[in-house]
Amino acid sequence: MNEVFYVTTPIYYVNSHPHIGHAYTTIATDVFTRYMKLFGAETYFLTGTDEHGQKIAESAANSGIKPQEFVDKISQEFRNLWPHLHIENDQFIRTTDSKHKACVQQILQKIFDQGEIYLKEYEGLYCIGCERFLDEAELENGNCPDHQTPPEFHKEQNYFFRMSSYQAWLSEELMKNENWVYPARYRNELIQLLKNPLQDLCISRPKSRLKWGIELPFDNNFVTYVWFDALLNYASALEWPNGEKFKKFWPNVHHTIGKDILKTHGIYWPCMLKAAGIPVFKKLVVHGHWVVEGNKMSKSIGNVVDPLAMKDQLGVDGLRYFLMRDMSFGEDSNFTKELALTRYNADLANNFGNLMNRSISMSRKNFQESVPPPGAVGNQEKELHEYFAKGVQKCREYIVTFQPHRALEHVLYLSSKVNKYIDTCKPWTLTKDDKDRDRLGTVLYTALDMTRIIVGLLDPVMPKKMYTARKNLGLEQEVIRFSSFSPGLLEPGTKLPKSNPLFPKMQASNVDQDNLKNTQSEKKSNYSAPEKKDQIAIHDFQKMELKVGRIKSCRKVPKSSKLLCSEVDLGENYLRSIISGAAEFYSPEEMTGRLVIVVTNLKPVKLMGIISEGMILFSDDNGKMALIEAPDHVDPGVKVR
Ligand code: ME8
Repeated sequence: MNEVFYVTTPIYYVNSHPHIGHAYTTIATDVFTRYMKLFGAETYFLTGTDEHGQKIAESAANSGIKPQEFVDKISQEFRNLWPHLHIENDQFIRTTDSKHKACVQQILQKIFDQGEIYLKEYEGLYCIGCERFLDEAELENGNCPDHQTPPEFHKEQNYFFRMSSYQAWLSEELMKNENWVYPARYRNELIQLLKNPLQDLCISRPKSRLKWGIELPFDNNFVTYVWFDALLNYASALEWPNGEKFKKFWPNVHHTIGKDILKTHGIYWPCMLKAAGIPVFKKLVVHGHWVVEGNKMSKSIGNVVDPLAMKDQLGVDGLRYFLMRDMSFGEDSNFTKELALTRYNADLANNFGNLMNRSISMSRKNFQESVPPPGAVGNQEKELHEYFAKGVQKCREYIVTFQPHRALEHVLYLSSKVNKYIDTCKPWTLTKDDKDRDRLGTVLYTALDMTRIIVGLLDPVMPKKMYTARKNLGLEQEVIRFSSFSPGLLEPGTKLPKSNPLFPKMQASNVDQDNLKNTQSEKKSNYSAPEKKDQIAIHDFQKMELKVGRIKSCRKVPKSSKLLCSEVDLGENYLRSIISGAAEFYSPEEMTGRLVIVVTNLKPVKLMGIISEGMILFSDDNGKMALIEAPDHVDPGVKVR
């Protein structure tokens, strides 16, 4: 693949905190990006926040703070969250950015100058939750179907965009381009919607009613309708019309969205693009909704799932895997902790984890802690190789057609195949007699080599665990290449270091017990320097690995007044979570961005249910803690001597 891939998430409203639905879309987009990179594409991944409109202005007023201060705070929450979920976006856009505002005004002026925006008196029913006027036909018992609240009646002068004149064009595009919207059922929904006459779109709000928005460039008594403002982020982020990024990435733009915003993206957005003379997006990728124990997530029911709490329970990779594997992309799916644990144990602990553990431990034991020589390849191996050759291509096909659940189902099927191969070949019966040694080598080599391919295929979904997996296979330094996902490329004699189970089995009751244990260990933990210690020899000191790390994000650990959890870049392929007892001395914002010194080879410990993988060094400063910082020009990952 020699192409570019530009992918976006919706920009999220800042009137509520991030939840598991936001995390799902953003993780899915991250996973698509990582796979496309693996397949050789040059990628660009955009996310951000949607910060104007009546809903946000009201939330700010209810909190008693100015809108700008309010949006700054919640936008930062989204921005801080993503590194904790190992999301590597290239850009984070805010609709309050001045460049974005200027772009919206430029496009409005262009469409206005073309005569496609006009002023008229309008009356209609407005849903603040949806931030749009609703048609009578959309109402359910007089309420908005999505928010179950009655819309407000508004009669006012407003500017309208002649969207109706694009109806015929849009219908035709949808009919002729089968792959424009995925999955197909959402394309059908749009085709159905277009069977009714398309109304012109009200694109302004009078300032007498709403001030929090982008002023219309041709009438300063109005601000821009929030959806007209928000959708343009996808182009403004790349610096439409002349930005280098715009020229490079726009031709292959993909929007990942939830089904709730199909109409705005599938109808308003293409009409806006057509009017502005911007090529229409390449593909709209639509997923369903997570419901919780069968109910829609809602603040009033109190069932909104916090992604960080789930991450703390399942680990970041367990969470990413569950979300990608359990939701059939496009359909709704049920979220429960039990389902997540069942999935983790079945797929990761019992199937793939077990394959890794046993193939590594048998090889270590019988072949001097190394990858065995492959020996002669028989029919069983040939059959497995063929399965893998087809399987790897199948996974790729599933990903490029936006079916991550199917890709993962297939990878785990490959893992079962190798487990079955081991069960059939029974390598444990081949260890006694020297004449079986070649065969033993072949079986274990094949198992390890296939495991290597599976690790590569799982890497975009679980980058941190797969980094450890590669380390366990002695492949830490190897660059992962899709072209190396074919059999026979594992180097015989590669050292297999001693390793712990990659996915230890979890029990529901254990999770809570651990939390309890960790509360106690938090009480015992003491971050101040020891009073006096015996002297140590230099080689004892050298056992300790110290590295420079950049804190990418930081948050308070729930239910703890002392602990902070930082996501630290140590020049590895993933971020480490590190707990420190500095919450009384530093806010998460103060920690973020600092270049610090980290002890990197401490055994991981669990504190308040979170696994901490190192220690950030502080000095004592008259009873307070003061961060020890590295010089500005040093890169993360550099050793401290
Ligand atoms: O609509 N399950 O922002 P928003 C899965 N600002 N995904 C979910 C979900 C759920 N239960 N709930 C929300 C907006 N999402 C606008 C977008 S874009 C130009 C403007 C995800 O904060 C899903 O991606 O309400 C959905 O489309 C999005 O969050 C809505 O986020």
